[in-house]
Amino acid sequence: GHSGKCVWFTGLSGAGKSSLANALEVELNRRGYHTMLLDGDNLRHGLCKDLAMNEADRNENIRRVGEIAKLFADAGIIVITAFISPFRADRDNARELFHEGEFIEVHVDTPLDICEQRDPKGLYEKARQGKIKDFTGINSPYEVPKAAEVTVNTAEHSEQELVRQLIKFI
Ligand code: GGZ
Repeated sequence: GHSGKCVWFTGLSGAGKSSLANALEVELNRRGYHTMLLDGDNLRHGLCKDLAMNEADRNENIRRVGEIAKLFADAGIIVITAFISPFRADRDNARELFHEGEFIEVHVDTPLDICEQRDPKGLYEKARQGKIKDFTGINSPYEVPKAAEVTVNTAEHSEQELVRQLIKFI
């Protein structure tokens, strides 16, 4: 049968990955595509609940996400993943599981100061107070993608515009 794809969102906490991933999924479903959205909400509470936020555990989290994405894609499903996935090597390892053109890396390039202003869960404030260790952008690195298929700017474009931009790649 036809093979699926993986649309891999990466970006800081609060960048808008989940919101955009959800909007993309709705539009793909409207067009008749079967999709699977993987995010922290459905993985970190179950399959990955043994993992914390230090570097080694994030490596393992992203490794599992990549492998699951591959399984769904092999079943012909468009997989959408929304994880910070801060390490370039982890993202590249996930990409390696897919055929050329079937892995679309989307950098949700919202600047740290905007993510921190939004702070939808109050996590940046806690991180600044030293209450969360290894917080991405504060005391844990985010490695900016060098060759993402798409870079989206949530500060300058509406969600509908961004969804339209993404659909062209899928
Ligand atoms: C970053 C953290 C942390 C730390 C908890 N650093 O924006 P959110 O809240 O809803 O999503 C973030 C999520 C990060 O999990 P991921 O699985 O996406 O990370 S990774 O790809 O690096 O494995 C954030 C919240 O959990 N969160 N602690 N220390 N974000």
